Amino acid sequence: MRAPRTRRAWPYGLLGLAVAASLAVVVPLATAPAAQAAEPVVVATSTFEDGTTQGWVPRADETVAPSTAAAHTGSGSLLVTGRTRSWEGPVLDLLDTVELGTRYTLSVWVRLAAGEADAQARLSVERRTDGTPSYDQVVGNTTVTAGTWVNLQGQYTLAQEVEFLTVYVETASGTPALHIDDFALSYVPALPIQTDLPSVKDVLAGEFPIGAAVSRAQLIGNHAQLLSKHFDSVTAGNAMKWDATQPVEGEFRFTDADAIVAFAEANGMQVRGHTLAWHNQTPSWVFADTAGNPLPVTAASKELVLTRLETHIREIAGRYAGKISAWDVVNEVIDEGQSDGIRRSRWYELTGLDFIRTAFRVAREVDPAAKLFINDYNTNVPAKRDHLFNLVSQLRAEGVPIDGVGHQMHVNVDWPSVSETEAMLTRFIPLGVEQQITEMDISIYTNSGESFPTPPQDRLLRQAYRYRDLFDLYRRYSADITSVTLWGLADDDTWLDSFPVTRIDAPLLFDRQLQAKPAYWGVVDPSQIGVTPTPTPSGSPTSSPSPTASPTSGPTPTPTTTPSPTPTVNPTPTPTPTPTPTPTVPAGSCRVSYSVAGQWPGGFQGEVRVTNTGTSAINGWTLRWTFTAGQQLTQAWNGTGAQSGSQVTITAATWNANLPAGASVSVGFLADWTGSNPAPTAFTLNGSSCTVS
Ligand code: 9MR
Repeated sequence: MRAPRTRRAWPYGLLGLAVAASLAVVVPLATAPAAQAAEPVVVATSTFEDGTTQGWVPRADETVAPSTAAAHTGSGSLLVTGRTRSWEGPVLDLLDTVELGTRYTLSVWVRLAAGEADAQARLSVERRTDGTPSYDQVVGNTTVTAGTWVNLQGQYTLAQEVEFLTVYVETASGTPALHIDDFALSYVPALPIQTDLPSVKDVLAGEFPIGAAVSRAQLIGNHAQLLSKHFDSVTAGNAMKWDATQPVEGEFRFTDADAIVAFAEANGMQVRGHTLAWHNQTPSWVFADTAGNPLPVTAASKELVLTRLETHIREIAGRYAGKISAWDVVNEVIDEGQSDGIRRSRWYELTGLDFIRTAFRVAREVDPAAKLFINDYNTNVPAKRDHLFNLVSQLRAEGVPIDGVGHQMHVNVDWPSVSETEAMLTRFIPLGVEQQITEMDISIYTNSGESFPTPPQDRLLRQAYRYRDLFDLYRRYSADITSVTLWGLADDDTWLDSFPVTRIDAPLLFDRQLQAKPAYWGVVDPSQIGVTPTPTPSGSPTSSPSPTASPTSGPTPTPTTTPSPTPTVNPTPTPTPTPTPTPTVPAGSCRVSYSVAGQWPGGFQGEVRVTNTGTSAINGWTLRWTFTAGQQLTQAWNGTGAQSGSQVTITAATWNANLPAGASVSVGFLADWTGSNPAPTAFTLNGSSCTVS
């Protein structure tokens, strides 16, 4: 489906390329991960400056109305009152606006009406196909308050034809009145894929199949072309997991998984099945009684969950029998923090190791052609590796049909060393099992305090050498390694953009516009690293890592060892600009936009974007503002942060000290807050006032 985009008369029009740049200034899209190599095209905005609701309507019987009681920019917003259920909220029809397969950024600012207690808001999409509704979360629960505007921003790709498509703001619970403002829907136009490059799968032919984890949305358009050109194996990133295939007991959904298997068959690709038993993305009903209460640890509970496991595996592995090259039968069952090395998941608590035995037995029975794998992350970490070795040895000795060990290989530009990775592979050779690299990606970050607005060129080069060295290793062990899969197709869709913190990562072989990166050359022809131009823009030559850990962390996986130095990379030195003494900034020649990227009880992450609106370069800058409600800066990146009393000072890093006329720089920070968290209203750059947008 290519839905027409020109029918609806938006109050602010359907905006094409010509006006995209100016609107992107009003709505700070530069914070969106998508904005790396090209200007975003803004498809729709709602600023509520004209005293209308600009197409927004209630979801049910609540009231939406224009308001001037609060505004994120200008003087108007949209106020929603009279909500009686948490899912009620302002809704906008996107059916004629959104195209299949395009990755959009959706951004909206939310603030609770005066006097409302803090709540959790989220941004969601409702779509319907053949009358069946589905609800997709674009931005998960985010704390919103009456004191400040909070930005909900996320990505969304429509992957199947629909007859109904809307976006809406709701709350997790409660029914507070709320304002929204400055909604924007945008996308970065995809470039045609490069067809004159060697295919990765051809370069690796004879060594092992090369795969990518994908969603259904990546089976469309340029993504599909990139996938079929370079890869001869595919893994469903989420579509075969329990929450996707049996969200409710006895209700199986295979639409997305079927589409991935059909694409693979049509393109002569293998399919890795992922995954049959895992502690994540497993619905709570699996471990609950019919009333929804958690099952007690009893023999009856054990029998019940093993029956549920068997039923699940018979359905899904049976459905695709003969079409799957390998199943990740169980995922992430090792916890090296336990003396016996076994993760205390609900599976384990209720069944001991029997869930593993049952899963392998049933999978073998229903799909005898599939190789059966036990899959885990951080298998290079000696303690974890050895626990995995012991478990596989024990179970194989019992006759459990484990054919192979999957090493996820979620690694970074510094960690782990090639020698540690080699020790990971050699450890399992005596067992006579197959080994596969199942989820590889190489984060450009080495700790959770770092954040770059665009991937720095030196990191991309370090990453390319890491890909070179690790693929060299894999090739040396190609007799033992039967498949290598990357956890994603291109940098426009990677789980690492939101793990362990929200930031722009670039862990794969192709960039956000699907063009080959130095990392691609690291795999295909290392002599071309840094030689063959790629469209990836130059980034900053150095980073300013923050010393402390980030406020949030996800479930999996985190390196558990201290990252080692980088003996295997050949970083190409990049010249570091020399800062000059801080110059005077003419009054009015800077503009600042301040946003809260995320907020949680007691803390928040902010971003300040500074634009040099003057006619000459600013070479060296210091940005200052005042926190008016007792907020306290705790760390900053892309600049050095300090706070004295209520005044915050951010001094440029070496690499972003030079701000040419018209250029912008973004600084990120973490801060504490209590009570309320109002945005600062005044900023100075080298002592001169900036306009605030
Ligand atoms: O890529 C997956 C991401 O979209 C999901 O949000 C996440 C949630 O559990 O799972 C990701 O995939 C994981 C994989 O299934 C198992 N190993 C770790 C992967 C990254 O978290």
